[in-house]
Amino acid sequence: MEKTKTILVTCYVNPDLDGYAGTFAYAEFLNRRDRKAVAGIVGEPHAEAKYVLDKFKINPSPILSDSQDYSEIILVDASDLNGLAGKIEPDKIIEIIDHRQINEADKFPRANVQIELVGAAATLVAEKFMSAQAEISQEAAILLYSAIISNTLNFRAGVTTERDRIAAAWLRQQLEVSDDYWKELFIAKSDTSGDKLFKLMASESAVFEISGQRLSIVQLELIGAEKLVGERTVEILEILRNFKTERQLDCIFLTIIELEKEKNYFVTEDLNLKITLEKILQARFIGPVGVREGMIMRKQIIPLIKAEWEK
Ligand SMILES: [Mn+2]
Repeated sequence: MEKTKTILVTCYVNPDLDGYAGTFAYAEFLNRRDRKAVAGIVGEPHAEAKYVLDKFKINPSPILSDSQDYSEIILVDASDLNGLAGKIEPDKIIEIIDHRQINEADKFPRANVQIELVGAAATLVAEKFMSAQAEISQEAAILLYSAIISNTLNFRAGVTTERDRIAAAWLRQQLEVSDDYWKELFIAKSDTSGDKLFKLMASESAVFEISGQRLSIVQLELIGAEKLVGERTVEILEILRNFKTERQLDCIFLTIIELEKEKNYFVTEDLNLKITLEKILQARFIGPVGVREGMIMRKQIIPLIKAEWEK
């Protein structure tokens, strides 16, 4: 069968809210510009994306098992091969819209690449509508708006740019959302009850090689961090210990960004890590739990650890 002429707009497998929103809205944008496009998702969207879809009764993008029915693909919020998990063919990618500094854009020979270091890929997509003065659906607008809030921790994260604020303000003009919407969104992703804690920790972990050490950092963003670490430290340590063995790590810690009280909590039983976090972040540890005032993201912590360990 001949492949369709429709362009597939997708991102990495198992997209987060930013990736989901960006693909959804950019497909809509292209259709408004008379280019036939469809958003499609490979894998399972993160819980936060599902929350927004449910809350606003948005018709979800179709789930695909791979990209074989398409001959042209656009990636939003994705620019490395790893994330495509062999299910999306790099040779078919004609365009990339992303916002990460560390990327593999050069591995996509046909792609027209736009990578700009704003807080969310959703901002870059919103800007397309803004500069073309194109109409945007309520569904696309709320998805993009939610993604910008989420990615910038409601404009309080270090990655936030003026462009994110402007795009979010433009989107919000066309929406009826309450001033507390950001909090609602953050509460929704704060559900760590039962085995949800393990699942979240598993999906939010990343591994880094620093100074010959395999270090994993698990990052959660939620409201209610103090209660969580207070009540479930033993369980958290056990999960970390299992990750360490399974993934052949040298060390591991959990960092929780407490979104309401604007603090970070750290959990680790690794003495060297505790010393490092006390030194570079002025965290204060009591036993395996550390606290620090202000919110800091994993992508900001990594370079500090690197500088400290490579000294
Ligand atoms: Mn993103």
